[in-house]
Amino acid sequence: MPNRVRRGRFITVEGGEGAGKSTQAARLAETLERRGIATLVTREPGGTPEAERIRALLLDPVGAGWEAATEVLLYFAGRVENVAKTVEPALAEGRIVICDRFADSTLAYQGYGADVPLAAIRAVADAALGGFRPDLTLILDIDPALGLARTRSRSAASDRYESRPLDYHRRVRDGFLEIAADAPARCVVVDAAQPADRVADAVLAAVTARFAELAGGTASK
Ligand code: T5A
Repeated sequence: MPNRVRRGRFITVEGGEGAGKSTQAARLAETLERRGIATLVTREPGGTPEAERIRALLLDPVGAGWEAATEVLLYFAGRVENVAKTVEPALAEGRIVICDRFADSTLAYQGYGADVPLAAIRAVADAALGGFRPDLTLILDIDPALGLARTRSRSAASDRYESRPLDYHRRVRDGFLEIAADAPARCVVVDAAQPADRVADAVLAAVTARFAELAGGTASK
């Protein structure tokens, strides 16, 4: 593991399918950059060439696909790469790192959604990341039926998670809300059913409420 010198801030964006995570991660980065604040957007699964290979394994598996416990290990394998090679170096430079999904997605999808014991996922997280956590997590909350309708209007093809039953996505949503309730100092729940501009306002309000230095445009790098 690289050293844990952290000067920037690590913000994760979480939520179910079609909640608008990618849209809001990009918009937040643009707003902060306009204020002269150096940012970096990354995503999971992915974030490095190596982890993008793991993403392809996860999202386009052969045969019947992975056991949920195998998925946990693959997601954390990619996460170790993303944290070590992309996130931590950018934090050490003082950047605001915005990550589209992170460890809470594994708890929500593989834990609450697919019944891998939460304690087992937390043990893997501790072993893989050694206590590395986001400074702020924005949980974009949306009724799964609405989120899935958004992804379907974008593309007719569904990936292997999108095509799961609505009940699965409801468990994932409830999981994210429980994660937020368990960690109120780290997590902020944002109503993601609103128009994108309103969500962006709420996201920025949550970020500047947590990090006052980002409100006025003080350059972090
Ligand atoms: N996964 C991931 C796990 O199971 N465990 C894990 O540990 C991790 C890290 C990743 C999959 O991997 C699973 C979960 C996922 O299923 P992905 O391709 O990265 O797959 O897909 P998602 O992260 O789910 O991203 P999506 O593309 O589905 O949704 P986003 O990023 O939430 O939404 P976005 O911004 O792309 O927007 C979707 C559509 O909605 C519109 C956009 O224009 C776009 O068309 N939109 C809005 N429309 C109306 N109002 C708004 N407020 C809108 N915001 C966006």
